[in-house]
Amino acid sequence: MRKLAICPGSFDPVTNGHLDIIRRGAKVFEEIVVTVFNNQSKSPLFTVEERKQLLEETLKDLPNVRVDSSSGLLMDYASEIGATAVIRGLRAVSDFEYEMQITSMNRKLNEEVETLFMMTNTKYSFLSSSMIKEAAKYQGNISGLVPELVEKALQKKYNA
Ligand code: COD
Repeated sequence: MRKLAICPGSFDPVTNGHLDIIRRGAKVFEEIVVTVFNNQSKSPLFTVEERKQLLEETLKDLPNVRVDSSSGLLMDYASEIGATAVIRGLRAVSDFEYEMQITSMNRKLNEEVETLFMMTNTKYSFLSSSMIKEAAKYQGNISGLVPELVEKALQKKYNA
């Protein structure tokens, strides 16, 4: 069986911080599924379909990475697709508390799937989708922080 890991997230939209974690994960696992979840507590700017398309386009050079979406529980989804692990990125101590809670809950829901953490590349340690959206909304310079097609998609959203 191929060792498969999930990189789950909201990806609203994908940033270079996300991509760094996914690309590094793809060197460790035989197969990575990047899964867009509809996080109920956030009101997204991009639809799930749009978020998937942006991810697909930016990750098309990686043959062992595919993109999917789900609206259910991460751990049910992990069983469905036969994943052995979930990869999460850690930016700062502030991420730790949330990640610890969610990982403990996920372990209660499914003990078979391990959650692994990767430290962010320091150049992206401040980066989040929310900050990108705020900067883009007021025409701030976000080049180098997101792929070019994401920059264009943001301009389109905010100028519409
Ligand atoms: N550098 C490195 N990593 C980063 C960076 C960065 N600059 N920015 C984000 N990341 C990492 C995050 O730590 C995360 O690992 C991943 O990239 C995705 O980030 P986000 O912000 O797009 O995704 P989240 O945190 O909103 O995703 C939350 C989930 C969708 C995974 C969560 O809500 C979920 O599992 N939902 C399904 C329902 C469920 O099972 N809930 C849990 C049990 S109740």
